[in-house]
Amino acid sequence: MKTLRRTLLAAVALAALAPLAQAQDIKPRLIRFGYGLAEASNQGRAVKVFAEQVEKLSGGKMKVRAIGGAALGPDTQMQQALIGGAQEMMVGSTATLVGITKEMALWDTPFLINNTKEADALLDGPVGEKIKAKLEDKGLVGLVYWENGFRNLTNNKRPVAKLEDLEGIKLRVMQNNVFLDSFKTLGANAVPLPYSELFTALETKAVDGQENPYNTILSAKFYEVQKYLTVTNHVYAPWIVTVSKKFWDGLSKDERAVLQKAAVVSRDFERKDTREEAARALADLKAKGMQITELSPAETARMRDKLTRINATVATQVGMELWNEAQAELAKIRAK
Ligand code: TF8
Repeated sequence: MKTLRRTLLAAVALAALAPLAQAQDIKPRLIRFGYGLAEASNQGRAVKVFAEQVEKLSGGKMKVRAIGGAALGPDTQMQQALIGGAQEMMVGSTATLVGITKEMALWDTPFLINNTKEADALLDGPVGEKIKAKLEDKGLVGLVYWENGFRNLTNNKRPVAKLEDLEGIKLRVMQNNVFLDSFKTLGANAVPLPYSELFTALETKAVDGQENPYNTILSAKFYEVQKYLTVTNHVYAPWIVTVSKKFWDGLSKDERAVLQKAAVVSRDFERKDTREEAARALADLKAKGMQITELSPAETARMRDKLTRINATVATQVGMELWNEAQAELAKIRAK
């Protein structure tokens, strides 16, 4: 009897201890998460989802302070803050990371990706993972890719219906040599500028045009300062969610798992939300007064042809092995 009681007591004590044994190794943490777009944008909405997930998965111990509108500086400045450990997280264009990790230039290849099925499979597959992993030597940890989207051209000079219409248009591009080269090749007067300076540059007519996905043209209100939109879909641009490696290295396994899980949830939300918005956005932009030009298939083909020489530039930059791997992977995805 006595032994049974003792065993029972021991079992009760063990049961009481069990949650403790399972308790996650999570400390109070504050994560400053910077991004460039407005709070009311696909980027802002997804950062909010990430923040909520982190809070939920960590039992309220880990807090994300979302700081949008490039209040912490343009992408390149935030990247440096992450590397130095002065900021914990950010989301931004892969295109602005090429100065740190040259392999990111793969995503800048014009017309590399034709649709979102290809995008998801390539980015989340071995090629995307390999490129993401390259960040670690540089002081960054890449968690997931989000969708920025297919980029389209806007300007204030004239409707662009054929290649020649681009001639002399002063076009803002991202701070990225592949984008710069691509639009110079197409005949535009391409100028690199950080995103945070773009609206003012358009408003003051320092530049005539820019290129971004419909979502951004809408959320950033570029329609207020741009009359013409041409549906070019010239490149699929990803965003990437990154963490300061200095911060990451100080986290427990459980804390890292929280960030990883929250990142995947935010990615799935973001892609769905972005695609739904993009599907409506062209009609919205038309309603806001933009004049839309659809490129004829023949003109799209001319543009593609002209840009094929950029492929060689990208292949050299990312290395022939990675370039071939990406092509093989895409062929596999397309055959499915
Ligand atoms: C651009 C990009 C931007 C993003 C954003 C700031 O044109 O598409 O919208 O980098 O994260 O600069």
